[in-house]
Amino acid sequence: MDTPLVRTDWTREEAEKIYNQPFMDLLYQAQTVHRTHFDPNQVQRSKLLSIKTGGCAEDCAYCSQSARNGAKLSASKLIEVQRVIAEARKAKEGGATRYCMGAAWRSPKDRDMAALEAMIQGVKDLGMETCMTLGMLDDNQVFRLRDAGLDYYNHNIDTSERYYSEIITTRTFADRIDTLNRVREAGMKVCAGGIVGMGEQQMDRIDMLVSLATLEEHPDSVPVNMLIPIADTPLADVEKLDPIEFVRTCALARILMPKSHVRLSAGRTDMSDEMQAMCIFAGANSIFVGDTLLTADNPEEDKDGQLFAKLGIQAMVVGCDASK
Ligand code: SAM
Ligand code: DTB
Ligand code: SF4
Repeated sequence: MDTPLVRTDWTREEAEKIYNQPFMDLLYQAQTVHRTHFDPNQVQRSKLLSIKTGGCAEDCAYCSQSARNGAKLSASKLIEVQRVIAEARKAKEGGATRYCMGAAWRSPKDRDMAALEAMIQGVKDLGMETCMTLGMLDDNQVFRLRDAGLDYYNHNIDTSERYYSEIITTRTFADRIDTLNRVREAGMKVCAGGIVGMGEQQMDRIDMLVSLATLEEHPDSVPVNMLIPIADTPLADVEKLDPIEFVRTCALARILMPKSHVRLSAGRTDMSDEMQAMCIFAGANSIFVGDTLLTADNPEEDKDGQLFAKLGIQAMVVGCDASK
């Protein structure tokens, strides 16, 4: 029997073998899989906006926005709907096709739902794809966001199940999977990935990707974030991950989830052009654009423009209505 192109029965042993093969063989395999499903010279662009910053009740060890971390970020309220729409318009003019709105919440409050719905509708009216990342959702919240027209929900599993409690104690890995299942069952597209470079073992990076690749359906988007070390958080001084390990992680994501958009997400400011080119060769085909992520820096548009021009990379236009 032929091996199916998209599998959800990957084992850790198979993934480990793929990850640890000679680097050139790994890149060749990843690029071959990539070319089966995507134009290798196209990269999708998303733009992030923090719609509610800081003061978060969760204790994620990497995050500038946790009220429990020592990081001195002041908490803000949910921002005005009109401001979100104005920022989204600018992002569209800058070439982004998806607008991702993030809130520093454990979960949204019901009193915020009407404003969130208005943001989704306003951004969709610009002809952009919409994404939100708001923490854990109950069924009613999932249905309300879906009915407002939300295209994607981002909810990262962040690391392996084994390492999870070293990074976050205020919720469990299983809580994350519950929300991901709710979002998928409601018919929204799933964006789920994680962070590497948090002091985890190689096995944790592999297990994290196997967990994503053995969900009932693969996430449509898989963000691979390199930890941005934030001063005064527990991970501020963690040892830097070898860049080759990061490229191997992108390649494994591409091979295990061949049709998903693998996003080279946080941490690009500290990556050389060569490293980013290698990640793209390994199958990463999406980035965040704009000089800020949620609270941290991202390369400026000029810098990304120059890199893409040098590499001959074009913007991927998916699901975005340029006529609006
Ligand atoms: N509060 C919501 C949640 O946790 O799902 C949404 C916002 S949260 C900031 C979104 C994601 O950003 C996290 O799941 C994590 O993967 C990523 N992230 C946060 N801080 C980061 C950092 N310092 N470096 C890399 N990625 C980070
Ligand atoms: C994702 O995986 N990475 C984005 C987005 N999804 C929400 C967030 C990165 C945040 C980086 C740290 C900051 O800006 O505070
Ligand atoms: Fe809160 Fe999300 Fe940051 Fe965790 S990652 S502290 S849930 S904003």
